[in-house]
Amino acid sequence: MNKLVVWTYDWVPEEPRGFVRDLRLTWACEEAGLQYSVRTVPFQDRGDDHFTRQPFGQVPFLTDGDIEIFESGACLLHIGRKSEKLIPRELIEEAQTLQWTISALNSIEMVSVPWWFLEVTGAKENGLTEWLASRLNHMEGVLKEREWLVANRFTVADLLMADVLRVEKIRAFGDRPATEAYVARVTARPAFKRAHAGQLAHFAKAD
Ligand SMILES: N[C@@H](CCC(=O)N[C@@H](CS)C(=O)NCC(=O)O)C(=O)O
Repeated sequence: MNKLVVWTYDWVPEEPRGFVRDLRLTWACEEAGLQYSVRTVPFQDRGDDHFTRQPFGQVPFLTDGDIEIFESGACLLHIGRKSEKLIPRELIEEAQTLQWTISALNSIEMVSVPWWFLEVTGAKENGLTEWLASRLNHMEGVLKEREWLVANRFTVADLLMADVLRVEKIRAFGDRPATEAYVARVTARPAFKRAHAGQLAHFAKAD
């Protein structure tokens, strides 16, 4: 039996397929060549058992033997510790990987998700537009200067940053060629393609 279990919903509507955050975890396992299995909790009726393991009734969460972890970022750092392919062992590079991983969540996704939500719910005015543009413009400046965020090679920080930036509305918001090339480069990786196809197949099977 695989020790690493990535938990996701048994089914979701069409729209989020390919973007449900369990993909971050399966992608990391694919990159690192770690064995994992995917198990599910109900999307419709979220039970006590689910809230015990993810206090907000969301996915993903991860189990690794007796260890149970929620928050995709925390799960990624846990998986990342198992493979140098995801988190470099050299101290400065390791620190920079953690820094950019948190930055993807706390400087970009922290703005991009509420902005996206206002867009898709048809808010008359999206008061977060300037804030998001500023964050994305700064990222564009960073990505103009380098191919990868850390250590001149792919790390878990790229996995997370690209996953945050690949959301279609965000890709379509403004013209940022270095960011677009970065997202294309990271999502062209075979491990992403396997994880993405795996998620689509998982939810299609439940229809
Ligand atoms: N901060 C959480 C966010 C998790 C999250 O937004 N999960 C979505 C799926 S990608 C979800 O479960 N949505 C259903 C809901 O919020 O009820 C993480 O990164 O794990």
